[in-house]
Amino acid sequence: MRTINIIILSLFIHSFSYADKNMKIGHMGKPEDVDRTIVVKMYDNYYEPKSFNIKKGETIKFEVENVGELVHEFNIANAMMHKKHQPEMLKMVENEILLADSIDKEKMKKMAKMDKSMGHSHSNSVLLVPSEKGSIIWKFDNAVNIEIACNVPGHYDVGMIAKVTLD
Ligand SMILES: [Cu+2]
Repeated sequence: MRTINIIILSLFIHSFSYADKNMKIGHMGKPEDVDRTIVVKMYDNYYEPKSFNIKKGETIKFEVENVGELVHEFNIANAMMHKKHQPEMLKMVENEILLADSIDKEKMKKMAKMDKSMGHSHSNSVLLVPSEKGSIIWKFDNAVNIEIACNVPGHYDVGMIAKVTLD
């Protein structure tokens, strides 16, 4: 029993220290601070451009368009956060909120009242159906190990990830 407690405790400490490091992804930016606009196209299952070169502290407006035939996400985070986000997306699929090529927004609203994670409103991501456009303004202060990725079930695994170089 004692060993189990120690294991559980160390798992806790582990995930807490991860959480700390992992939140360094920057912050939502203000329209008046935008340094550059980058146009991004989402295909099945990749981004164009495939990688981004960003200066530390820069505020970028990403204008994202889904030109694919499936629902895609443009999510600014890091590998650990994507891993945490993926079960939420899976839950959206299981509840038939997130379909292959559409989103049931009415159902999403209803579910969000019961379970916040089903609302899918994060300032660091946009979830778009085919032909839909969206944008994010992101300030890359204190950002390290950023990955822009799609957490629609299966897409991350087949490599729908864009590398971000910060210098
Ligand atoms: Cu995708």
